[in-house]
Amino acid sequence: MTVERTFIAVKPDGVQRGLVGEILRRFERKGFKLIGLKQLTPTRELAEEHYGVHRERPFFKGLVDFITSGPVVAMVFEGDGVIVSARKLIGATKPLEAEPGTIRGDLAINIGRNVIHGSDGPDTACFEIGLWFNSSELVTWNPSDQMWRVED
Ligand code: 3AN
Repeated sequence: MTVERTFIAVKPDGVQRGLVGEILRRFERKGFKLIGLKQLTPTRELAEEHYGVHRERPFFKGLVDFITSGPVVAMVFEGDGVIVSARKLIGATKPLEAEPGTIRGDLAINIGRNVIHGSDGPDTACFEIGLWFNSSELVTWNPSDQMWRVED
C-alpha cells in the first residue's frame, strides 16, 4: 500500500456541538498521522469550490450557507489507505444509514447536519488539501511510535 493523505473537516454543527476532540480522537486512535490542523470560517468562494461538484443540485445553496455559517476544523491525515479507511470511520452520507460505530452512525441524525467531511478518492483528496491548506501548513514528522503502527 502507498502512503496517502486525505482531507477531513469537522463541519460547523460538529464544532458547535463540541465534537472536535471526539472526532480527532477516532483518527488518532486508528493510527493515522495528523499533519495539518486549523480552524477557520470558510468564505463562500472556498465553500463553492469545495462543493463544486454539487453546484447544480437543489441543496447546493443550503450546503454553502451551512458550511460558511461558523467555524470549521480542517485536518489532513496521512497513512496507509487513509482515504478509504477514513470514509469507513465516517460512515454513510445519510446518518440514518450509517452503521453504529461510525462517526455519523454515532453522532448524527440528519444528512444536512452530518458533522464531518472526508475526501472520497485520491483526486478529490489532492484537490481538497490544496484548496484548504498551503503546503507550508502541512507538517512532516515521524511519530516515535511509528514502528508499532506499521511493519516497516
Ligand atoms: P459525503 O459528504 O458523504 O461525501 P456527498 O459528497 O454526496 O457526501 O455530499 C456532500 C454533502 O452534501 C453531504 N455531506 C451533505 O452535507 C450534503 N448533501 C448531500 N446530499 C444531500 C441532500 N440530498 N440533501 C441535503 N444535503 C445533502
